[in-house]
Amino acid sequence: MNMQHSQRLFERALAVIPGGVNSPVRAFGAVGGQPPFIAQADGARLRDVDGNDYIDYVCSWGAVILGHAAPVVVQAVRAAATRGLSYGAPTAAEVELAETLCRLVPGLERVRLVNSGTEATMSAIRLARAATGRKVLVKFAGCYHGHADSLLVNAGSGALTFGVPSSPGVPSELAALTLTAPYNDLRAVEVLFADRGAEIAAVIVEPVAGNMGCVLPRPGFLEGLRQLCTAHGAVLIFDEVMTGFRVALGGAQARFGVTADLVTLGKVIGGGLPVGAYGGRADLMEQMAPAGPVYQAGTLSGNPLATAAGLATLSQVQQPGFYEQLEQTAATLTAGLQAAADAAGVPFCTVHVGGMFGLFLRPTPPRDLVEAQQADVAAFGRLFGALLAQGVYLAPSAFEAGFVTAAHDTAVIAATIQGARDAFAAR
Ligand code: KE4
Repeated sequence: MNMQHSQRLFERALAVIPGGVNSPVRAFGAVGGQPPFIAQADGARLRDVDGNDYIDYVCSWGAVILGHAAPVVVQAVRAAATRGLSYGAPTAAEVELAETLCRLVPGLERVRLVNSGTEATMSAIRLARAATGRKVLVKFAGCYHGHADSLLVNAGSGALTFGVPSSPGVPSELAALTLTAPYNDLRAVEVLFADRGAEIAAVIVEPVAGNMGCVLPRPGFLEGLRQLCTAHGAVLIFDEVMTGFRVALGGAQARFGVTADLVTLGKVIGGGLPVGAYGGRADLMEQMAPAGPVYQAGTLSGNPLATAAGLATLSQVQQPGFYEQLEQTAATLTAGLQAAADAAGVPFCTVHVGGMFGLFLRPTPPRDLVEAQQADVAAFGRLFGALLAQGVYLAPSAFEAGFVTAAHDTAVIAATIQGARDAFAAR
């Protein structure tokens, strides 16, 4: 595979950008080799600067759900751009996007648009601390909620991938206010509440964990967190930056029937442009400036291009059968990958929910970070490289989820499965 232009670009990038990338996991540090630099994308496929084509299962880390360069989204962004790129003043599109989110996301009585998932979770935590007058936050080992200081404690995703789940630069005084428990371990959370319940402002959880691979909530886990937070006056925050509009139209709240006090969103709601959001109970959200005293702001929050892309995307996902088809695509893909691994005698398992999935080089799906880390990470790196050579582009880390879009049709899935058969055979 000719990669000379990517290699040259990576050399240039390394001279001016730390690690040559603007987000660590993109650097392929966990899987070896150098990243292809992408020139364009269409539907389910990426094309790099050397003309190599790949079937994409990163999909901008879940932000792309219709397929790359979906005409309805491109046209909406183009039209918005001709009217100016950003005003820093209220627009109708922000109201329409907020109304759409409040209509489709359970429990969303008020919502604030921001520019990233990190901003969303950072703001939700500030609000929870202000509303309760408490300081302590509970999160789960292996869950990733963006790179705000309080959340870079036992974090997943790239932090886990590169072995810095608790980042330098986060003051120990602040990190001490973040307690962690194993994902799916309700008993551990009960103990934290028994010991420090009067101090706990919020519990933040990925209702499907997508940053240590893809780990499903065990029956009763989310319901138990709901009960504990209600009993102790703590704010339950569902971080649905990844699961929102990915696992169901109403996200994980709708899929699992548990309503949080605050929900964070991102990725899909921006259709590939920078949008995050946080929202939930009106009595909480009305404490945010300028309605209330808790401050949060953003120059480009709700900007016309991002809201245009988000509205165009959400108009399509509401089509009848959209999520049924997406789930069927993920099911067909993961079943085919499992069959390819079984045929090669490779210890391997898959998980899928809605339009996201996980792959693990271990025989059974993990229930928490410890079990996820028992997967054969080196074998994943080899499989990643073999699949890339077959033109299949997975997330370059054993601790990430994969994503499908409406553009991943039967031919794309069949080609992927064939590539996997060849990759497993070539290992
Ligand atoms: P951003 O700040 O990256 O928009 O969102 C942070 C975030 C918050 N919550 C969840 C559940 C998330 O998955 C994320 C970001 N996801 C990663 C992928 N695992 C982004 C990819 C990257 O960091 O490059």
